Amino acid sequence: MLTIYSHPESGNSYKVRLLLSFLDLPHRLVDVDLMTDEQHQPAYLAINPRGEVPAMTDGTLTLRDSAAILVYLASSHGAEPWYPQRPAAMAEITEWLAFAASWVQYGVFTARALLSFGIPANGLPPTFQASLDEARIRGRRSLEILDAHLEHQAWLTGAQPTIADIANFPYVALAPMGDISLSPYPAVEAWIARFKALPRFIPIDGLDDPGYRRRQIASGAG
Ligand SMILES: N[C@@H](CCC(=O)N[C@@H](CS)C(=O)NCC(=O)O)C(=O)O
Repeated sequence: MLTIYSHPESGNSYKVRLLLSFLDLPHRLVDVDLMTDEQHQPAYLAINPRGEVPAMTDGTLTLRDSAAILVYLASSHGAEPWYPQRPAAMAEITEWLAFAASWVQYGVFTARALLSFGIPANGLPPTFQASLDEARIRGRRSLEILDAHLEHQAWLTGAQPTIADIANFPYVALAPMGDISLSPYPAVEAWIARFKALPRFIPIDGLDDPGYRRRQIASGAG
């Protein structure tokens, strides 16, 4: 049985849950509680020594990265339109998977993690304000890059949405949770609206109410 290890507020897990929904794939979802550090307990480290979600097992195969899981699921379940198996298309998609894992992860992802979850993410030193400033600069720069790219095309690699769009959507759409406004980036906002209108789209907390976590933290419930 295809098993996905995930956390409901993890955008990287959400990428996988989005593709599973778009493909309507049966699977077992196992919640790993990031809030109680379950990702660093021996039982989960045996599945993913990196101590991160998402991870996936399918028979004897284990994958520990959202991009790898997107590639595997899309290739083994129909490929078109999510992962067209043509060299140029696959390379362009890889370019945007790398963008999601670098510019987006260390920009808008990190600003959200620091501001809405109060955690220094992915091994950053606990120099909170300096980390937040750096993440915001990188976040805004990546939104400028995306905005210029999306000004003349509907989706990141052309006329159809692919796993490139799935990999970039969550943290870009959740940027306001890190206090990064999307309003200076109209092409990005239009892309987000198109993405949300896709058949079988599923939401994540914070898309429509970016302040929900900060209110929980302020009330002592976070
Ligand atoms: N490159 C990984 C990054 C995964 C990642 O950053 N996961 C976060 C949640 S979104 C996590 O599990 N963090 C737990 C921790 O750092 O302790 C991927 O794309 O799957």
